[in-house]
Amino acid sequence: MTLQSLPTTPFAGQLPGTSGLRKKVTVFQQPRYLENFVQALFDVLHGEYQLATGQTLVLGGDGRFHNRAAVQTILKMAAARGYARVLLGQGGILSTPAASAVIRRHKASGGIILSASHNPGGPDGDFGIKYNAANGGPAPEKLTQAIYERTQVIERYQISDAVDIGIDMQGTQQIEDMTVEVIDPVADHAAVLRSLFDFDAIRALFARGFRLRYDAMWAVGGPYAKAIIEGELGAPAGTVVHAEPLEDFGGLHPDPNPAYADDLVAHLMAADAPDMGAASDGDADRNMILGRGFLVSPSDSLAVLTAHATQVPGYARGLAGVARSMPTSTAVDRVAKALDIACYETPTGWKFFGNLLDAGKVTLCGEESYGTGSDHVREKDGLWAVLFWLNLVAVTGKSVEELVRGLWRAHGRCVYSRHDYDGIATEKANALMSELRAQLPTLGGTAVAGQPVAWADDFAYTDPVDGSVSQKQGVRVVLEDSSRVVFRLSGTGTEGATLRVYLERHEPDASRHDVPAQEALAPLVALAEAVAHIRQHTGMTAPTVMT
Ligand code: VG1
Ligand code: CO
Repeated sequence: MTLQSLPTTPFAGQLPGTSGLRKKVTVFQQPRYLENFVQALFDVLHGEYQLATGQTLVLGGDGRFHNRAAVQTILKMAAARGYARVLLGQGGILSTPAASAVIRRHKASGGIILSASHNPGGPDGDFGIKYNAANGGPAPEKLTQAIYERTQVIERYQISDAVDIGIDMQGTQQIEDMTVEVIDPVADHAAVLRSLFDFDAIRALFARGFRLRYDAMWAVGGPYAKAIIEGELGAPAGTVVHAEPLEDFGGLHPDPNPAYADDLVAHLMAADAPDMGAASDGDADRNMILGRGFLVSPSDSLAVLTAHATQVPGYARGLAGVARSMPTSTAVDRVAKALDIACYETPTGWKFFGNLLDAGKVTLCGEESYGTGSDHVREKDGLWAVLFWLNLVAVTGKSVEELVRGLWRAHGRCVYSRHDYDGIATEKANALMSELRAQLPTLGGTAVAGQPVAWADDFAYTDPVDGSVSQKQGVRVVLEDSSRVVFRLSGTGTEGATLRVYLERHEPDASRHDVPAQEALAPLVALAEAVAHIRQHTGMTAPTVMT
């Protein structure tokens, strides 16, 4: 075994997006592509971030195609970089929330997570890599920007020429002077979850015959859900379906929303539907919750968890505050106001919650994109959300639907939908956004599609903890009645651009709470078209996906 220093040249475009660097597998398979990014990360950590050698690194991924090859490369580079120890999930597997839990519980200096999350996998699918810091959370923008800059000037990388190690058996091995500990991917995360929820109450719920269908979407959530929901909580075998993590997610799109988890939705709409449905995404940080014949909007989910948090042991002391991403509905704001706790509005992406959680300003946070979590880790956590709902159902005796309807009764319903336009040519998407931005100074006070606009802006965020500023985080058009339409471009795709249009309207009138969301939001859809000219720019007459 010897350490080698090898020449390389930069690749264009190694800029992490909303959640890490995501590209086609074929891009990552190019010689030196992964190596350059990892070396740039190590250079920045040990350079301007002054990370000493001899540290512990956590490593694992969602098990998608190329995961195993990437693990071997990163291990050999970590050995060359002078890490003392790597904690590697068995089989190269760690869900995103589990990686966060491992980093925190073992006081690692950080972790590398291999995932493209909800993006499809397989040889023609996507791959991704991201770095989480010692707090267990995604690298902040300052760090990802520094890594990107380093990738643009990189000239050499360091790697051990050791042979590949076995990653499928727990135990300890050596690469150069570095120890690789292959660990149980579930144990740390399970310990954290056990400390938060009333497992006895949930066990009793299942013992009474409560039926859950948890769809792991052939992704990494399966082993975690099986171990905890079936193993520890006594749900019958077969409660967790599509539980085996497949390298290509069975050719499906591991994104838990009504469009891609249509099989689960069909089960919950059927005559013999179970009491509750749930699903998680590729890396198991997202969650979708359904009641019998009833879909829960992610924004409502965050609001319900906030409203009832003190009924769950881990949050019995009350919440310091809550946070939501800007496009997420204001349902949680209304609950926070009633509870007299602070509610923060951040840009899209979990990395913006990190400082608020670390500073103890918030306890729960969430996004409209089926992401919810708390200060127990520094990532959103799919299984955590499912256990939270189970705990609430168990102790309140209310169904999922009754809990959501209770929210609507108390605070009105924030009718909500997101319309995605996928695969737009990048120039066209940029032109649409520039035209929108050009209108911002004059939109307020006018009427668009017959609706009075109160104000419009491009969301900018100043982090209340470190003062860092993030500009251009989404165009907001807000009406006199506080309804709003938000426009932004996705930062997680790998093909062209995706336009996301977020629509929200508050409905206080309980007699109108059952109007279907798309119908109630039709005037806002007309406004979005009138102001952004989506058809003209994209040639598309309807969204690709509505959630
Ligand atoms: C999307 C979601 C965002 C989420 C991000 C990562 O980003 O909108 O809310 O944090 O995915 O989720 P974007 O830039 O495509 O809108 V995950 O589960 O892919 O790590
Ligand atoms: Co995810």
